[in-house]
Parts: sequence; structure tokens; C-alpha cells
Amino acid sequence: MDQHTLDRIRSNDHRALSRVITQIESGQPISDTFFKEVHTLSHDALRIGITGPPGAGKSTLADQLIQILLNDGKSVGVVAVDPTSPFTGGALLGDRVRMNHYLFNDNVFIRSMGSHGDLGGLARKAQDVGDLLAASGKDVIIFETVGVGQGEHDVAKAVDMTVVVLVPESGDEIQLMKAGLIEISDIFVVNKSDRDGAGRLAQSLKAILHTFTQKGKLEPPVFNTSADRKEGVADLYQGIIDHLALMKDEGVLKAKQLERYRNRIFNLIQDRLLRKFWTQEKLDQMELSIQNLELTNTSPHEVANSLLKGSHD
Ligand SMILES: Nc1nc2c(ncn2[C@@H]2O[C@H](COP(=O)(O)OP(=O)(O)O)[C@@H](O)[C@H]2O)c(=O)[nH]1
Ligand SMILES: [Mg+2]
Repeated sequence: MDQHTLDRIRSNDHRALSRVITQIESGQPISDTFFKEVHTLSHDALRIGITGPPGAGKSTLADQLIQILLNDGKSVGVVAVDPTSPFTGGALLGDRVRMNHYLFNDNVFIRSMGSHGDLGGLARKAQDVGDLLAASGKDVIIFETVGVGQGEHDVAKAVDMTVVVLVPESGDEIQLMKAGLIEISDIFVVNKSDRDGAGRLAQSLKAILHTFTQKGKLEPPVFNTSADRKEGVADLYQGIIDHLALMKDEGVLKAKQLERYRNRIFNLIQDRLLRKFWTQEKLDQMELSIQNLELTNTSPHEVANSLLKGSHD
């Protein structure tokens, strides 16, 4: 990656952004110096994760938030992460159609990312993309993710604040707790509040959050919205700003950011060691051991040991 590309990113050139994101997404190697430069540029963008079940209204909500942010003089990057989609770039067509009125707006950049079947990698790549968007000068980066268990948790680690979107049909509190949503949420939204049961869900959510928020953590506020009718979204936006201020004051934000930094180092090391280890030769050697399985009594531990020993040669 050259200085020219970096200059173009810095000057908010969306075509350069697209190109580098494609490189990150497809796992093409990008130099450490490039990320070093990007890091120095990607200072204080606010990163918000919006997660929840498919169809809950995350994209509709993100769309409304973009509008409010633009009116507030802010620029926005959106990374729509769909771990269930093997497609890239053009994935989540519905989202694109819904948000394409920003196509020629320099203050909004929207991009979808699929998983290629590599969930952990996706979260890591999404963070690099977030840095890139921040380096282009975006004030707020929104990560939209379909809630499919681990995906939510990975993305929660990548952001400053996680907004969990539910709908009246989302189920009872026991299911929510089982899904681990309470641990990762900073803010809850009950969307589709035009439907029956929204008030009840919000009430019971508030009750559980009050009971189960751990000591030293902030109790997540709950908002009701009807995103497609633009109802409650302005209140949610104000709630995000207020909660962020509280998170700053209480040191929660700082702790989260340090944890994120630490995690990224762990993940980078892990990725690099694994990539270094699994040479074609090693893969062949393993395949050979597996094919000979019926002929030998070798345990997987033994095979692993012999592969690991070989790696010191
Ligand atoms: N009734 C109702 N429908 C909504 C609301 N918000 C979004 N929708 C609709 O729900 C569907 C899924 O929305 P989408 O934003 O794509 O959900 P996502 O999968 O979570 O991103 C779309 O048809 C929206 O128009 C709402 O507040 N009330
Ligand atoms: Mg969506």
C-alpha cells in the first residue's frame, strides 16, 4: 500500500476506501506501515455496534440514525456485517437499496462484509475497516451485525457502545439471558413499538436489567422506537449521547477501549502464528496422518505433537 493510497484515504476518497476494504476483506496482506499510518489518523471516531435478530429493524434504525447524525453535522461510516452471508461487497442488497440515497454523499460511506466462513476473522477485519473509515475522517462508525451468537460478542468487542435491537416477538426474558445479550449491551432498543407487546417487553427488560446488571457496570437504558415511522429515534440518539457521557465519566469507555486494544494484539499474534505454522507441507503431512488413521493407533495428540515438533526444524 503506497503513500498515494493513504493520502486518498485521508482526503476521504470513497473509491480508495472501497478498494482497500476489498483487500482487507479478501485477506490480502497489507503492510504494517500502512496500518501504522492509519492508526495515527483514526483517533476519536465513535464506534457504535447495532446488533439483534434478522428483521428486527437494525438497518432501518441505522438509516434513521445516519439522517440525524448528518443533520447534526457529523459524517458516518456504516459496516454491515453479516456472518451468515458468504457474499461480499454487494451483500445485503436490501440494506443497500434502503440506504442508497446516500450514494453520492461524501459524508456517508456504507459497506457490507460477508464472512467467507471465517467468523473470528470477520470481526478482526471489521475492526481494520473501522480504523480505515475513521482515518477517512468519519465521526461515527456504525457496525450493523446480524445477531447469531458468537458474532454479536465479537462485534461487541470491536465497538465503544453496543445497541441491542429487539422486537416484541423477540421472546421472553429467559431467552434473552440465555443469549447473553445482557452482558454485551450498553443500550437496549425495543423496535416495532407500533406492535402489541412492546411496552410489556420494555418493562420486563428494565426489570431484569435492574436486577442483573453487575456491580461496577452501568445499567443499560431501554428505548422504544418505531424506526420505519421515525418514532423514538431522536430520543434514542440523545440517549446514546447521554450514555456515552456517562460511560466516559465512569471510566467504562476507557476500560472498554483498552480491552479492545489488548484483544486485537492477542488476535493478531494468534493469526500470524497460525498462518506461519500451517504451511502447505504441514497441511499435507496432516492429511497423510488422517488418511492412515485406520492403519495406525495414533491419537490426535500424537499427530499434533509431531507436527509441532516438525515446526522447530
Ligand atoms: N412494523 C414495523 N416494521 C418495521 C419497523 N422498523 C423496521 N420495520 C420493517 O422491518 C423489516 C426489516 O427491517 P430491516 O431494517 O431490514 O431489519 P434488519 O434485518 O434488522 O436490518 C422491514 O420490512 C422494515 O420496513 C418498525 O418500527 N415497525
Ligand atoms: Mg439489516
